[in-house]
Amino acid sequence: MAIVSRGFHGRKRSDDGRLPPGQYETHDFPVLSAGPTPRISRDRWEFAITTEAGVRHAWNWAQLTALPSERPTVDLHCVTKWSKFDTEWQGVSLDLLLEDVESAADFALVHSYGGYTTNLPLEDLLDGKAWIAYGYDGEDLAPEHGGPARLLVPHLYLWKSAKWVRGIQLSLEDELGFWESVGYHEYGDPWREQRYQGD
Ligand SMILES: Nc1nc2c(c(=O)[nH]1)N[C@H]1C(S)=C(S)[C@@H](COP(=O)(O)O)O[C@H]1N2
Ligand SMILES: [Mo]
Repeated sequence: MAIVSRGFHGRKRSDDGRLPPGQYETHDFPVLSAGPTPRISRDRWEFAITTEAGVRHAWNWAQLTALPSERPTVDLHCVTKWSKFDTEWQGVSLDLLLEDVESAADFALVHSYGGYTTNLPLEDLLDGKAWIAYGYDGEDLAPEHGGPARLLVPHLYLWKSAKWVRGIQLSLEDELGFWESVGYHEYGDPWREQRYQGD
């Protein structure tokens, strides 16, 4: 019988299997933006979900922040290979925002102030997997990280977590977003290393 203590004999991994393939852990919070940081004042901010039938469900800042919020602690994985563990957010679950939205859509195209877009299956926004986040690390979400509010969908590569989120268009057909249309993977699962089209 072999007596093996993992700590003594085993692999020296500090991540406990939390690091997807090809990623390294960082303690910084890098800023990655495809353009300038849009500045949206909270009194003109609005977030809207629009169904495939054109029905619009909108929340202004006061309405969004009056909703019950959650405080998820999640690991982030960027396609540029950094991962950051145990990030602490505050935001409203997409389950709650989609509760009264009648739709037969399978897909979502997320739109940001500034024009960025990203696409994902609607089901990836449901079941406690996604938030409209406005707090980070106990503070208001900083503008460079997407404040006033961003989508947070941490089980996919971070380019899906649209900063400065403005709305979500629900649709029966998949439409590619900004990075997806220039060769990034349409789904982007870090555990399957879906970085680029065909991965
Ligand atoms: N609106 C918008 N959202 C965006 C981006 C962007 O350029 N514009 N970049 C994406 C990419 S590629 C990454 S890796 C993350 C980076 O988030 P961070 O700057 O908070 O680290 O935001 C994503 N969301
Ligand atoms: Mo990214």
